[in-house]
Amino acid sequence: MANVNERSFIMIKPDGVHRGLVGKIIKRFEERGYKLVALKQMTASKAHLEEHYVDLKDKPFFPSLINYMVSGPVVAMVWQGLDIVKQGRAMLGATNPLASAPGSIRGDYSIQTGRNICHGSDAVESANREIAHWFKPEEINDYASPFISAWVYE
Ligand code: IDP
Ligand code: MG
Repeated sequence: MANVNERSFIMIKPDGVHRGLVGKIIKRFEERGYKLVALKQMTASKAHLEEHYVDLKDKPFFPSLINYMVSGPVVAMVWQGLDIVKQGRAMLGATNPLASAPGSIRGDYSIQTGRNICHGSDAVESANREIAHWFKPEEINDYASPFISAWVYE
C-alpha cells in the first residue's frame, strides 16, 4: 500500500556540517518532493550516539565512528513521503563512497567511508526507532502541504 506519510531519519554528520553542505543536502530532498517535518542542529553525546549505532557496537571501527560523530554538531532531520526510506538511501549512496554513484550525496561529496557526510535509516523499523531516539513527538510537525499533495503525487 502506498504510504505518502512514510518517514526516515536523515542526519548530516559533523563533516557535512563543517564543510558547509547542509543547504545542498536539504535542497536535494526538497527538490525531490519530500516534506521536511523535523530539523535540529545538536552536538550529540557519546551515550546518545552509542545507542544510535548500537547494532554496530562490536565492529572494529565502532570507537572511531563514535569519535567522529561526537566531534561536532550534526543536523538531525525527519523527511516524509512515499518510499522515503529506500529513496533516501539511494540519494545518500553506498556506505563506502567508492561504491557510491556520482550524483548521490556520498558519490558527489565524499571519498572515505569514515567521512561519508550523512546518515539515512535503512528500513522503516529502524527509521521509527531512530526518529524516536532523536526527536520528541512534539518536535515533529505533522502539517498538510497542498502543493505536494496535488503536484508530487497522482
Ligand atoms: P550506513 O551509514 O550506510 O547505514 P553502516 O554499516 O550502518 O552504514 O555504518 C554506519 C557508519 O559507520 C557508516 O556510515 C560509516 O560512517 C561508518 N562505517 C561503516 N563501516 C566502516 C568501516 O569499515 N570503516 C570506517 N567507518 C565505517
Ligand atoms: Mg546504517
